[in-house]
Amino acid sequence: MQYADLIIETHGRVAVIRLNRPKALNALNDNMMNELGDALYKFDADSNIGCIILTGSEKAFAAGADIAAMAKYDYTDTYGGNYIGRNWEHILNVRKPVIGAVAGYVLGGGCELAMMCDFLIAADSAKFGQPEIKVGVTPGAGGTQRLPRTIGKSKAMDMLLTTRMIDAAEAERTGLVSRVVAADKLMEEAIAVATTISAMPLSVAMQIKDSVNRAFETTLTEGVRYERRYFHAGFGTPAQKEGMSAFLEKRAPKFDGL
Ligand code: CO8
Repeated sequence: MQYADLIIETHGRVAVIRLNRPKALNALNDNMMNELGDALYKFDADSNIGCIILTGSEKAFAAGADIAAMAKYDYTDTYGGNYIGRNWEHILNVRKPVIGAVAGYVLGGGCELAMMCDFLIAADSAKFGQPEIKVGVTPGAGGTQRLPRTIGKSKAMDMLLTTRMIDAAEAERTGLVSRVVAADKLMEEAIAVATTISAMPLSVAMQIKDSVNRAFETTLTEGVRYERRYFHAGFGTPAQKEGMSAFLEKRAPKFDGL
């Protein structure tokens, strides 16, 4: 896959998508978001891939949506013309696990994109913020919705209203990221974690992702009912037979992408 604003690699069953507009600190523009959707859908459909990593550079995962591109827009362009819109949410349609591996600036639309990943591994250099108010707009891709659900209302309001950035340690304390590692170990750690996930049965990983995401959209009772359907449906599948046989035979399970 060749893209203008992305670099693509694979490591065994792990795909790495790297945002690549270094001169603009990976500011997210229309072309990059279209390319990102294309790459995500291709890896989602590729049976050789079990987990996807989305990353940026050492200096910036992404410093937000591209202000130079947006500055000239009016309402007709954004809503009517469909810029800065639906192509931001392709990542939500991906069924395989997506890990965000973030370093440096994770700001505005960059923080919103990061929050659409399944979980985040952060370099100790990472700084998270929602500074949209300073460029005269409200967040548009979940900053006012996913951030308070993740880190709580008080800290989210503080970040959204003052533009205060939080560092990786504070992000880990609040649950925004799952692990913090030294900046020079970020990709090594992310690929190791993604390799662990891609050795698990893919069908079950996809069910877990779907069920966890369901938890944010429904009541507890309905969510547990949803989970239970997947649990029951898992019996009789090759993954369940292999996983439980391996346990009883005291050997490591071998799922091979089941
Ligand atoms: N857009 C465009 N270009 C950018 C952006 C950006 N968001 N951020 C940085 N750049 C560019 C700079 O213009 C500069 O370019 P040049 O060298 O040509 O002048 C280059 O990147 C390097 O930036 P700086 O010189 O500013 O680097 P510093 O290290 O001094 O500062 C900062 C780094 C603090 C990250 C600073 O660049 C900054 O404040 N950037 C803007 C951050 C921001 O406001 N982000 C939010 C943007 S709004 C948004 O994201 C809305 C999302 C809505 C999504 C809705 C979807 C439906």
